Amino acid sequence: MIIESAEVVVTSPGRTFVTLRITTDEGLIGLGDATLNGRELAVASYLSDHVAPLLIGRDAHAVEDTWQYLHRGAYWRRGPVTMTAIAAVDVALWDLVAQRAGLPLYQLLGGASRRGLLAYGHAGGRDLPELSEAIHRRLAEGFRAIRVQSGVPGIAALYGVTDPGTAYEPARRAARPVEEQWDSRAYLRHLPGVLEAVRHEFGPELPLLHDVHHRLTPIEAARLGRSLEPYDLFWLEDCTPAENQEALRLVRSHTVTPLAIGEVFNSVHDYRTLIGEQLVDFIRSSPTHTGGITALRRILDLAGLHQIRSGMHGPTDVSPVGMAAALHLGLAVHNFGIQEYMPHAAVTADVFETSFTFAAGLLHPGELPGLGVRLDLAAAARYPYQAAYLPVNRLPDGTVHDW
Ligand code: CS2
Ligand code: MG
Repeated sequence: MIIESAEVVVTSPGRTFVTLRITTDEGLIGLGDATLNGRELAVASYLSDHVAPLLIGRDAHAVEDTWQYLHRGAYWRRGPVTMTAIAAVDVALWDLVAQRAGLPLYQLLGGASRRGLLAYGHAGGRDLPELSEAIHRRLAEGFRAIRVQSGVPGIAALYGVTDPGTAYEPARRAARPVEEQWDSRAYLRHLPGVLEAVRHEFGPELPLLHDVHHRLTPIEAARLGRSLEPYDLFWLEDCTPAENQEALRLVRSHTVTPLAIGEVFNSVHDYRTLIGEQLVDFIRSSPTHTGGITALRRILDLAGLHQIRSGMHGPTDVSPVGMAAALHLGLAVHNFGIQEYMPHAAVTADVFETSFTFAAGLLHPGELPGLGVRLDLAAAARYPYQAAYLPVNRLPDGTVHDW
């Protein structure tokens, strides 16, 4: 099965997605997600200028060799742009190999280890009544685990909180990033009361998650983790800027609240201390930003040795192709934990036809050969690229802070 063409498709149905579309001599089409929120064109260029020409004439079955060729062969290793580009190739090749075999991809990854993947949905509100309403809405949609984000008095615009009824979408279409605010002291004072109220209203069973989005110092994160222990969180996510792996030693030694980290990681090396010293409980990487299925599988196998489970990133900026890859891998690995699921805008379905399902709180990748996703090129052309940026964060005195 020889690769005849590799084309990069940039389209913005609701938001921007970058997709690698590989065609073989037998006419099969494999898809890989290359979407890096707010930096989409950098990956598109890396792929079309530097990677696509190397793929022509290669055997599409050579998944591992192609991964090593692109990773080691580039000399310059790691980094979100490079690893997202390699991920797109890797996922597209897995898609082709599985289509050629006539099997849904998860069957090639070891087969199903469970009936479906427990998914968590997002609920955010500016205050408690709004938050409670948002949680009720997610439960009515079928979610059986909820991520809870709340407004904080004194902070006007904050991660995870939007106007009632509107879907949360962090990237905004504007010439420059919008600016949000942050105040750690106000947040640390307010959040435990929110989780207490939610736990009280929704009872002990419902898995609740919360995302700090990289904003605290280690000692602040340790204090937060400890103060949330009575409310039995499923996980506390990205409590500190995650690139400092050693910071988690301090957090871990002070709290038994489970920790999840890694949506901005792109390599197994970002996890070595965290996994080796058992400093986290869940791996947030998605195939899209971590070098694909081949690379994430290695990370999850290493994590499994330490009873650390998957908790793959699944925001709207992971495309339907990237979501399908996550679902096939998640269904197959033994140490699956939970899958984030933020459904895409309805208009995205004009371009991407998917076969994954969501029922009774569980996602399933479906039974079509390969990933089970189709890209309609004519429809993609009707949604030309639109630039969007993630927000920038500032402290009350104007200092730029982690967003
Ligand atoms: C987030 C994302 O899903 C999450 O947990 O942290 O919303 C994140 O902000 C975006 O993926 C950034 O592109
Ligand atoms: Mg997050």
